[in-house]
Amino acid sequence: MAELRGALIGCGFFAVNQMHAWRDIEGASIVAVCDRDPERLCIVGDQFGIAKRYADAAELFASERLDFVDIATTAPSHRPLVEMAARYRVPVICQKPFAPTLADAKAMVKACSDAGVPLMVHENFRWQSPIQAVRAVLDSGKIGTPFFGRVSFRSAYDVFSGQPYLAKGKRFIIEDLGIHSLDIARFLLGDVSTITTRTVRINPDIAGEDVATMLMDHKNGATSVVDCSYATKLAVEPFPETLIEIDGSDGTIRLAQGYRLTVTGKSGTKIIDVSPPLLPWASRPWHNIQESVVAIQQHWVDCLAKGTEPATSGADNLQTFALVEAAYLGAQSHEPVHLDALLK
Ligand code: NAD
Ligand code: 89V
Repeated sequence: MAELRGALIGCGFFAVNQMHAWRDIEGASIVAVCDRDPERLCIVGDQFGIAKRYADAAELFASERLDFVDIATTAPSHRPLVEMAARYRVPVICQKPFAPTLADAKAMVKACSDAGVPLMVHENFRWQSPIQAVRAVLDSGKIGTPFFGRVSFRSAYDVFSGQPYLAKGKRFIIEDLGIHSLDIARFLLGDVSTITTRTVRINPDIAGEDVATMLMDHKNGATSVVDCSYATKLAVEPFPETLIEIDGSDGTIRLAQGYRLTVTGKSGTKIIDVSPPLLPWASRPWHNIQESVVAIQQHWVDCLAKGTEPATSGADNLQTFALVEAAYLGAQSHEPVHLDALLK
């Protein structure tokens, strides 16, 4: 099969990881980059040797023959850019958070579906190898039927120096980080019927909440707790590790700090090191996230080749995004929020 021709829109902080990953992936390459900021366009264009550069996405779509576009801008621009891709019939990857609102996200899914254009949300955390390892244990049946889960991300890492916009939004940790944890909970325990949320802001220098605790009823009867914090100072900083506990009818799974996976089943306990590999271009502590970028982008190329729907398609991500919206509603009302009503 001929190599897929892709373009990257948004050459900021995280896009550099996506560009490295595209270089590692067989079957696709980035032929053009776009950013409205000339400095970022120049930095990324030069670093990855991309000669075709556009300041305006409309010009990019009008000028290039593309097999896909990878949108790595922040959320406010996602809807117009995804809808533009749909108009040009170009398959599209969109970074998380999918959109500023659930209404926007639904409209983006509809635009791509009406145009017959594949749409994947770059929801990469479930692609981290330690999380995939947890999923594999569940699939093996070793712990029986899961009835409880905890997905936990607690840290005091300074995310604001790399991503200063995170300090400014009225919504912070659920929209930016909790969205990953909520998606992992769905990935491991299935879709959710009800969510109850409490939030608090500890850091006085930011606008949004930096601590969130969520209790969820999954449709299969399991209960989970998703908790995240950027105000938790620990002896050893765990960023960006997601810690997981799952209790099942026949045993338990614990993914502990240091990528230590403990599985207890009917035949005893096994402890496995599930540390992610350090790719040649990656740097600690981000290597876990960086490896997952390669995995999700490879998945996209495989899906385009086979004509299958990506695991985190736009339609799938509506379920995760609805949890974000529901969490904010519930944090305000202090009432449980039913997902079905939001997803209608
Ligand atoms: P950033 O602000 O550093 O980069 C965004 C870039 O997009 C900027 O250079 C900006 O000029 C450009 N841009 C914005 N609107 C544009 C438009 N309409 N046309 C062309 N260029 C435009 O942001 P970032 O930290 O790289 O984050 C980008 C996205 O990636 C965010 O949605 C963020 O949540 C997400 N992110 C995801 C992960 C992950 O693991 N999945 C990690 C970090 C960030
Ligand atoms: O993955 C993300 O979206 C990042 C970070 C891990 C720093 O929260 O913003």
